Amino acid sequence: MNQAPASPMPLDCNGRPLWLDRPQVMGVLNVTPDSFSDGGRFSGRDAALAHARAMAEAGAAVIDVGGESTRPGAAPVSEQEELDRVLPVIEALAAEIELPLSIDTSKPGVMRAAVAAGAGLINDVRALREPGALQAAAELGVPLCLMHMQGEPRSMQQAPSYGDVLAEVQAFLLERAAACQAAGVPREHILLDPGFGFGKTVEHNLSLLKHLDRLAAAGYPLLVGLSRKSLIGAVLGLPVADRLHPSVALAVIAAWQGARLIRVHDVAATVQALGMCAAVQAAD
Ligand code: 7PM
Repeated sequence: MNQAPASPMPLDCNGRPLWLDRPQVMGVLNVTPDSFSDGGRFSGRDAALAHARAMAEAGAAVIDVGGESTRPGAAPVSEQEELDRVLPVIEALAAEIELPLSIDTSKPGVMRAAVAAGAGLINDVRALREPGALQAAAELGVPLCLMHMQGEPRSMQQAPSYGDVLAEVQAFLLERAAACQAAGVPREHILLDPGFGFGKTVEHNLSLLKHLDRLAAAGYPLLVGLSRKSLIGAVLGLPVADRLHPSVALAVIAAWQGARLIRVHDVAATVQALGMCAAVQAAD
């Protein structure tokens, strides 16, 4: 399944087109307090905007704005805190750049406010399982990414366990996709994500990536996030700061296996690598 199936129309992300006819890059914009600490020369907001601008110039197709840390062991964040972090950034970016913006949240109130401020895609690591999230997302009418996670961020890496990891991830994602469609979400608005690192051992992650083509065969566009993740540390023994090259390799493998949107920190390098990947995929 290295050949991308036909995708004649872009996704409509709140009026902004997102083409998925070839593998594209989603740039990560974390607006948690630990990100963009630069000793106070810029405000967090200005630094976030500068970073988003740079990712857009480097060829990102969409910017994913997140105000909740889903890092393993992270503490929950209140709705007001999340709104205070993401809304000013989404408003400013929506006015300044043409790209679609994604909101990385599980909270229905944040989804509503973010889409009102210009966000055009909902990226929910809890796959709309929080109370009210499915209804809010269906009403908002924007495309959705449903991600698989075993457990909760606080505890998910303690003892991940599966019989058949691919079958279980796929069954979960297809159940959530069916629930969305039952709530009125059009099938074309649904993206699926196996959730690399979210309640998975290194072996689970490697097996999911090796067999990602089987998940792609379900027919929904796949989004994947592998950038700088701990499986690289486990396989190569590299700290987070030294994971660029293996992250690009994983992005290429995912794209070759059929993924359409690759969520990364290092946009320029990944865009170049995926450009070569797309050229090979498009060849006779
Ligand atoms: C620590 C560990 C900090 C992991 C941040 C993370 C995904 C996502 C994240 C993903 C989708 C990161 C992750 N990962 N959303 N949000 N898919 N859809 O590496 O894989 O950014 S947070």
